[in-house]
Amino acid sequence: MIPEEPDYLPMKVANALLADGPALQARMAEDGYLFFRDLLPTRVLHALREEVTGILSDIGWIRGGPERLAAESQVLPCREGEPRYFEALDRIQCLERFHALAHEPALLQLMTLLLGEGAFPHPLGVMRLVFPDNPEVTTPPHQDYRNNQGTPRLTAAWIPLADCPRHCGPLAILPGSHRSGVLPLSFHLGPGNRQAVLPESLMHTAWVTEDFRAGDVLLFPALTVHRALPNQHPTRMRLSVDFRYQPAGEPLTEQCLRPHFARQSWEDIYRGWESTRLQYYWQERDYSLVPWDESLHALPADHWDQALREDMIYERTRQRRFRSRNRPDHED
Ligand SMILES: O=C(O)CCC(=O)C(=O)O
Ligand SMILES: [Fe+2]
Repeated sequence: MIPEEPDYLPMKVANALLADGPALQARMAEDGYLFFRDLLPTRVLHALREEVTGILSDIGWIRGGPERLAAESQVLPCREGEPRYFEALDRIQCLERFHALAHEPALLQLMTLLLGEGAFPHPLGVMRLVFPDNPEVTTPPHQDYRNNQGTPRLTAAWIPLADCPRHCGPLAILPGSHRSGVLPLSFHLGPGNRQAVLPESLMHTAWVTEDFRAGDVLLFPALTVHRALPNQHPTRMRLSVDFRYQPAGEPLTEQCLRPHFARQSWEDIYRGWESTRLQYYWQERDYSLVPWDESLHALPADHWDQALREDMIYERTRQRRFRSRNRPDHED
Protein backbone atom coordinates (compact mmCIF):
# COMPACT_ATOMS: atom_id res chain seq x y z
CA MET A 1 0.00 0.00 0.00
CA ILE A 2 1.22 3.49 -0.83
CA PRO A 3 0.94 5.64 2.29
CA GLU A 4 -0.46 9.15 2.18
CA GLU A 5 2.13 11.90 2.05
CA PRO A 6 2.47 14.06 5.17
CA ASP A 7 2.96 17.85 4.96
CA TYR A 8 6.59 18.92 5.02
CA LEU A 9 8.10 22.07 6.56
CA PRO A 10 11.40 23.62 5.39
CA MET A 11 14.70 22.65 7.03
CA LYS A 12 16.86 25.03 9.07
CA VAL A 13 19.94 25.99 7.08
CA ALA A 14 23.11 25.55 9.17
CA ASN A 15 25.67 27.40 6.99
CA ALA A 16 26.00 30.23 9.56
CA LEU A 17 27.43 27.69 12.04
CA LEU A 18 29.98 26.27 9.62
CA ALA A 19 33.21 27.22 11.40
CA ASP A 20 31.88 26.68 14.92
CA GLY A 21 32.19 23.13 16.26
CA PRO A 22 30.27 23.65 19.56
CA ALA A 23 27.44 25.44 17.72
CA LEU A 24 27.20 22.63 15.16
CA GLN A 25 27.14 20.05 17.95
CA ALA A 26 24.49 21.98 19.88
CA ARG A 27 22.22 22.31 16.82
CA MET A 28 22.65 18.62 16.00
CA ALA A 29 21.84 17.67 19.61
CA GLU A 30 18.72 19.86 19.46
CA ASP A 31 17.27 19.03 16.04
CA GLY A 32 18.87 15.71 15.03
CA TYR A 33 19.98 17.06 11.63
CA LEU A 34 22.12 19.72 9.96
CA PHE A 35 21.41 20.98 6.47
CA PHE A 36 24.00 22.91 4.45
CA ARG A 37 23.62 24.74 1.18
CA ASP A 38 26.43 24.66 -1.41
CA LEU A 39 28.92 22.79 0.76
CA LEU A 40 30.43 20.69 -2.04
CA PRO A 41 31.88 21.82 -5.37
CA THR A 42 29.34 21.09 -8.10
CA ARG A 43 32.10 20.07 -10.53
CA VAL A 44 32.94 17.10 -8.26
CA LEU A 45 29.30 15.97 -8.17
CA HIS A 46 28.94 16.54 -11.88
CA ALA A 47 32.01 14.43 -12.67
CA LEU A 48 30.59 11.53 -10.66
CA ARG A 49 27.17 11.95 -12.26
CA GLU A 50 28.83 11.76 -15.69
CA GLU A 51 30.33 8.40 -14.79
CA VAL A 52 27.22 7.00 -13.13
CA THR A 53 24.92 8.02 -15.99
CA GLY A 54 27.51 6.60 -18.43
CA ILE A 55 27.04 3.21 -16.78
CA LEU A 56 23.24 3.55 -16.61
CA SER A 57 22.97 4.41 -20.30
CA ASP A 58 25.41 1.65 -21.19
CA ILE A 59 23.11 -0.95 -19.61
CA GLY A 60 20.05 0.69 -21.16
CA TRP A 61 18.36 1.99 -17.99
CA ILE A 62 18.39 5.63 -19.13
CA ARG A 63 18.52 7.49 -22.43
CA GLY A 64 22.01 8.06 -23.78
CA GLY A 65 23.25 10.89 -25.99
CA PRO A 66 23.07 14.56 -25.07
CA GLU A 67 20.29 13.98 -22.51
CA ARG A 68 22.21 11.38 -20.58
CA LEU A 69 22.90 13.57 -17.53
CA ALA A 70 19.17 14.03 -17.02
CA ALA A 71 19.00 10.30 -16.16
CA GLU A 72 15.68 9.70 -17.91
CA SER A 73 14.56 6.20 -17.13
CA GLN A 74 13.43 4.00 -20.02
CA VAL A 75 13.11 0.58 -18.36
CA LEU A 76 10.81 -1.14 -15.90
CA PRO A 77 11.73 0.28 -12.47
CA CYS A 78 13.54 -2.02 -10.07
CA ARG A 79 14.57 -1.82 -6.46
CA GLU A 80 17.70 -2.22 -4.40
CA GLY A 81 18.60 -5.89 -3.90
CA GLU A 82 16.95 -7.30 -7.04
CA PRO A 83 19.33 -9.12 -9.42
CA ARG A 84 18.74 -6.47 -12.09
CA TYR A 85 19.78 -3.70 -9.70
CA PHE A 86 23.27 -5.15 -9.44
CA GLU A 87 23.91 -4.78 -13.17
CA ALA A 88 24.24 -1.10 -12.36
CA LEU A 89 25.45 -1.15 -8.76
CA ASP A 90 28.33 -3.59 -9.22
CA ARG A 91 29.89 -1.30 -11.80
CA ILE A 92 29.20 1.94 -9.94
CA GLN A 93 30.71 0.42 -6.82
CA CYS A 94 34.09 0.32 -8.62
CA LEU A 95 34.17 4.05 -9.40
CA GLU A 96 37.08 5.79 -7.72
CA ARG A 97 35.18 9.11 -7.76
CA PHE A 98 32.28 7.56 -5.85
CA HIS A 99 34.46 6.51 -2.92
CA ALA A 100 36.59 9.67 -3.14
CA LEU A 101 33.54 11.88 -2.61
CA ALA A 102 33.36 10.74 1.04
CA HIS A 103 36.81 12.29 1.50
CA GLU A 104 36.04 15.71 0.00
CA PRO A 105 37.89 18.28 2.15
CA ALA A 106 34.74 20.30 2.95
CA LEU A 107 33.00 17.17 4.27
CA LEU A 108 35.98 15.94 6.27
CA GLN A 109 36.52 19.36 7.86
CA LEU A 110 32.88 19.56 8.83
CA MET A 111 32.86 16.04 10.26
CA THR A 112 36.00 16.80 12.27
CA LEU A 113 34.33 19.86 13.80
CA LEU A 114 31.19 17.88 14.56
CA LEU A 115 32.64 14.53 15.71
CA GLY A 116 36.15 15.50 16.80
CA GLU A 117 39.70 15.00 15.57
CA GLY A 118 40.20 11.61 13.92
CA ALA A 119 36.59 11.27 12.68
CA PHE A 120 36.51 9.19 9.50
CA PRO A 121 34.07 7.85 6.90
CA HIS A 122 33.22 4.18 6.76
CA PRO A 123 34.38 2.66 3.47
CA LEU A 124 30.82 1.36 3.01
CA GLY A 125 29.29 4.07 0.82
CA VAL A 126 25.80 3.84 -0.65
CA MET A 127 24.72 4.86 -4.14
CA ARG A 128 20.94 5.29 -4.53
CA LEU A 129 19.43 4.75 -7.97
CA VAL A 130 15.83 5.78 -7.47
CA PHE A 131 13.42 5.28 -10.35
CA PRO A 132 10.45 7.54 -10.97
CA ASP A 133 7.04 5.89 -10.83
CA ASN A 134 8.10 3.39 -8.20
CA PRO A 135 6.37 4.71 -5.05
CA GLU A 136 5.99 1.38 -3.21
CA VAL A 137 9.74 1.18 -2.66
CA THR A 138 10.35 4.77 -1.55
CA THR A 139 12.65 4.72 1.50
CA PRO A 140 10.30 4.49 4.53
CA PRO A 141 10.78 6.20 7.93
CA HIS A 142 13.72 4.51 9.64
CA GLN A 143 16.77 4.97 11.85
CA ASP A 144 20.16 3.90 10.49
CA TYR A 145 21.26 2.47 13.83
CA ARG A 146 19.73 -0.97 13.36
CA ASN A 147 21.32 -1.37 9.91
CA ASN A 148 24.81 -0.23 10.89
CA GLN A 149 24.98 -0.69 14.67
CA GLY A 150 28.31 0.20 16.35
CA THR A 151 28.19 3.75 17.69
CA PRO A 152 24.93 5.72 17.82
CA ARG A 153 27.07 8.79 17.07
CA LEU A 154 27.52 7.44 13.55
CA THR A 155 26.56 10.36 11.31
CA ALA A 156 25.25 10.08 7.75
CA ALA A 157 25.84 12.58 4.95
CA TRP A 158 23.14 12.48 2.26
CA ILE A 159 24.17 14.11 -1.01
CA PRO A 160 22.19 14.34 -4.26
CA LEU A 161 24.28 14.27 -7.46
CA ALA A 162 22.16 17.00 -9.08
CA ASP A 163 19.42 19.41 -8.04
CA CYS A 164 16.74 17.40 -6.26
CA PRO A 165 13.59 19.44 -5.64
CA ARG A 166 10.79 17.96 -3.59
CA HIS A 167 9.01 16.25 -6.46
CA CYS A 168 12.22 14.35 -7.33
CA GLY A 169 12.19 12.51 -4.01
CA PRO A 170 14.82 13.97 -1.63
CA LEU A 171 15.27 12.94 2.00
CA ALA A 172 13.07 14.24 4.85
CA ILE A 173 13.81 14.31 8.58
CA LEU A 174 11.66 14.02 11.67
CA PRO A 175 13.26 16.69 13.89
CA GLY A 176 13.98 15.67 17.48
CA SER A 177 13.29 11.99 16.75
CA HIS A 178 16.87 11.06 17.76
CA ARG A 179 15.75 11.42 21.37
CA SER A 180 13.20 8.60 21.16
CA GLY A 181 15.63 5.68 21.52
CA VAL A 182 15.80 2.70 19.15
CA LEU A 183 12.30 2.25 17.71
CA PRO A 184 10.57 -1.08 16.89
CA LEU A 185 10.62 -2.41 13.31
CA SER A 186 8.04 -3.52 10.81
CA PHE A 187 8.37 -4.79 7.24
CA HIS A 188 8.57 -2.42 4.26
CA LEU A 189 9.34 -3.09 0.59
CA GLY A 190 11.80 -0.18 0.34
CA PRO A 191 15.58 -0.22 0.85
CA GLY A 192 16.53 -2.30 3.89
CA ASN A 193 13.03 -3.88 3.98
CA ARG A 194 12.37 -2.36 7.36
CA GLN A 195 10.65 0.72 8.70
CA ALA A 196 10.51 2.28 12.15
CA VAL A 197 7.24 2.04 14.04
CA LEU A 198 6.73 5.58 15.27
CA PRO A 199 5.53 6.17 18.85
CA GLU A 200 2.48 8.33 19.44
CA SER A 201 4.76 11.17 20.63
CA LEU A 202 6.30 11.46 17.13
CA MET A 203 3.09 11.03 15.16
CA HIS A 204 2.29 14.73 15.41
CA THR A 205 5.78 16.09 14.78
CA ALA A 206 6.11 17.81 11.39
CA TRP A 207 8.60 16.37 8.90
CA VAL A 208 11.10 18.73 7.28
CA THR A 209 12.62 18.64 3.81
CA GLU A 210 14.00 20.97 1.14
CA ASP A 211 14.35 21.57 -2.54
CA PHE A 212 17.92 20.25 -2.61
CA ARG A 213 20.45 21.72 -5.01
CA ALA A 214 23.65 20.10 -6.22
CA GLY A 215 26.27 20.85 -3.55
CA ASP A 216 23.83 20.71 -0.60
CA VAL A 217 24.52 18.21 2.17
CA LEU A 218 22.25 16.81 4.89
CA LEU A 219 23.77 15.29 8.04
CA PHE A 220 21.97 13.22 10.68
CA PRO A 221 23.00 10.77 13.40
CA ALA A 222 22.04 7.10 13.54
CA LEU A 223 18.92 7.50 15.72
CA THR A 224 17.27 10.27 13.70
CA VAL A 225 14.16 9.05 11.87
CA HIS A 226 14.34 9.92 8.17
CA ARG A 227 12.57 8.89 4.97
CA ALA A 228 12.56 9.79 1.31
CA LEU A 229 9.77 11.53 -0.57
CA PRO A 230 8.50 9.57 -3.58
CA ASN A 231 10.21 10.43 -6.86
CA GLN A 232 7.31 12.01 -8.73
CA HIS A 233 9.30 13.34 -11.64
CA PRO A 234 7.71 11.97 -14.82
CA THR A 235 10.96 10.51 -16.18
CA ARG A 236 14.13 11.26 -14.20
CA MET A 237 15.89 8.96 -11.79
CA ARG A 238 17.02 10.42 -8.47
CA LEU A 239 20.73 9.72 -8.04
CA SER A 240 22.28 10.35 -4.64
CA VAL A 241 24.95 9.02 -2.33
CA ASP A 242 25.16 8.56 1.40
CA PHE A 243 28.29 8.10 3.49
CA ARG A 244 28.63 7.51 7.21
CA TYR A 245 31.24 9.02 9.54
CA GLN A 246 32.17 8.15 13.08
CA PRO A 247 34.20 9.64 15.90
CA ALA A 248 37.65 8.15 16.54
CA GLY A 249 37.88 5.32 19.04
CA GLU A 250 34.26 4.19 18.90
CA PRO A 251 32.83 0.79 17.90
CA LEU A 252 31.76 -0.34 14.43
CA THR A 253 30.58 -3.61 12.91
CA GLU A 254 32.58 -5.47 10.28
CA GLN A 255 29.99 -4.95 7.53
CA CYS A 256 30.68 -1.20 7.63
CA LEU A 257 34.19 -2.00 6.41
CA ARG A 258 32.91 -3.88 3.36
CA PRO A 259 31.41 -2.52 0.14
CA HIS A 260 27.64 -2.12 0.16
CA PHE A 261 26.07 -5.59 -0.34
CA ALA A 262 29.60 -7.08 -0.07
CA ARG A 263 29.46 -8.53 -3.59
CA GLN A 264 33.06 -7.64 -4.46
CA SER A 265 36.32 -7.50 -2.56
CA TRP A 266 38.14 -4.18 -2.14
CA GLU A 267 40.86 -5.66 -4.30
CA ASP A 268 38.32 -6.07 -7.15
CA ILE A 269 37.01 -2.57 -6.60
CA TYR A 270 40.46 -0.95 -6.56
CA ARG A 271 41.63 -2.67 -9.75
CA GLY A 272 41.07 0.26 -12.15
CA TRP A 273 41.90 3.10 -9.74
CA GLU A 274 44.46 5.77 -10.59
CA SER A 275 45.56 6.46 -7.03
CA THR A 276 46.23 4.27 -4.02
CA ARG A 277 45.85 7.17 -1.57
CA LEU A 278 42.30 6.27 -0.48
CA GLN A 279 42.67 2.51 -0.61
CA TYR A 280 42.34 0.69 2.74
CA TYR A 281 42.66 4.07 4.52
CA TRP A 282 40.56 2.87 7.51
CA GLN A 283 43.23 0.38 8.52
CA GLU A 284 45.15 3.33 9.95
CA ARG A 285 42.12 4.68 11.83
CA ASP A 286 41.16 4.28 15.44
CA TYR A 287 38.05 2.15 16.13
CA SER A 288 37.01 -1.09 17.82
CA LEU A 289 35.21 -3.94 16.07
CA VAL A 290 32.02 -5.19 17.70
CA PRO A 291 29.92 -8.17 16.62
CA TRP A 292 26.74 -7.69 14.60
CA ASP A 293 23.66 -8.10 16.81
CA GLU A 294 21.07 -9.89 14.70
CA SER A 295 18.35 -9.23 17.26
CA LEU A 296 18.63 -5.49 16.51
CA HIS A 297 17.88 -6.16 12.85
CA ALA A 298 15.33 -8.99 13.06
CA LEU A 299 11.76 -8.46 11.91
CA PRO A 300 8.90 -10.07 13.82
CA ALA A 301 8.42 -13.55 12.26
CA ASP A 302 4.82 -12.93 11.18
CA HIS A 303 5.94 -10.01 8.99
CA TRP A 304 7.33 -12.33 6.34
CA ASP A 305 3.86 -13.33 5.10
CA GLN A 306 3.04 -9.70 4.60
CA ALA A 307 6.39 -9.28 2.83
CA LEU A 308 5.54 -11.97 0.30
CA ARG A 309 2.10 -10.54 -0.33
CA GLU A 310 3.40 -7.01 -0.81
CA ASP A 311 6.11 -8.25 -3.10
CA MET A 312 3.59 -9.99 -5.38
CA ILE A 313 1.37 -6.93 -5.51
CA TYR A 314 4.37 -4.69 -6.23
CA GLU A 315 5.48 -6.93 -9.09
CA ARG A 316 2.07 -6.76 -10.77
CA THR A 317 1.54 -3.05 -10.14
CA ARG A 318 4.86 -1.87 -11.47
CA GLN A 319 4.45 -3.93 -14.65
CA ARG A 320 0.97 -2.55 -15.20
CA ARG A 321 2.06 1.05 -14.58
CA PHE A 322 5.06 0.69 -16.87
CA ARG A 323 2.97 -0.77 -19.70
CA SER A 324 0.32 1.91 -19.44
CA ARG A 325 2.93 4.71 -19.31
CA ASN A 326 4.62 3.36 -22.41
CA ARG A 327 1.48 2.95 -24.49
CA PRO A 328 1.88 4.89 -27.74
CA ASP A 329 -1.17 7.03 -26.88
CA HIS A 330 0.11 7.96 -23.41
CA GLU A 331 0.58 11.68 -22.87
CA ASP A 332 2.46 13.20 -19.98
O1 LIG B 1 18.29 8.00 -0.37
C1 LIG B 1 17.42 7.31 0.19
O2 LIG B 1 16.31 7.06 -0.32
C2 LIG B 1 17.70 6.74 1.55
C3 LIG B 1 18.85 7.37 2.24
C4 LIG B 1 19.02 6.95 3.64
O3 LIG B 1 18.20 6.30 4.24
C5 LIG B 1 20.25 7.34 4.33
O4 LIG B 1 21.06 8.09 3.75
O5 LIG B 1 20.47 6.87 5.46
FE1 LIG C 1 18.90 5.76 6.24
